[in-house]
Amino acid sequence: MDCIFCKIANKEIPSTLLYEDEQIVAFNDNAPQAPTHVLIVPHQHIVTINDFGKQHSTLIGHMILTATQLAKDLSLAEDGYRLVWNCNRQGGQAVYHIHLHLLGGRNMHWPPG
Ligand code: IU
Repeated sequence: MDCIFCKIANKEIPSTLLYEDEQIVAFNDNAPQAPTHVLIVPHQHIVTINDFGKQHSTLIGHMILTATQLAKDLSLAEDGYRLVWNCNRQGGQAVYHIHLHLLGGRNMHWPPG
């Protein structure tokens, strides 16, 4: 499958890996939108979060807990940070392999753009 995030997760394409296990990888976004911008990506190719089902509950929880742990490790927890899932065109999704954004290190805007 010609998917850039499958290739990054499989290490066919290099990335700045911050965390990995048998289910997920976390790496620095290559076009960061904040001083810290990490993507948490499952090995499993899931196209959008619309494809989540109950069978993904453990994976979803693991992705969120990894993001919050990384936020602590990267000293973002006290000041705060943002977790984002973009879904489909109007949601701003550009890569069709699900990923959770961890953004921090600056003030976030609300409402988001
Ligand atoms: P989005 O939620 O699908 O819009 O986010 C995709 C992100 O993937 C975006 O922040 C890109 O900068 C990032 N990215 C990347 O880190 N490495 C890549 O090779 C590609 C996109 I393509």
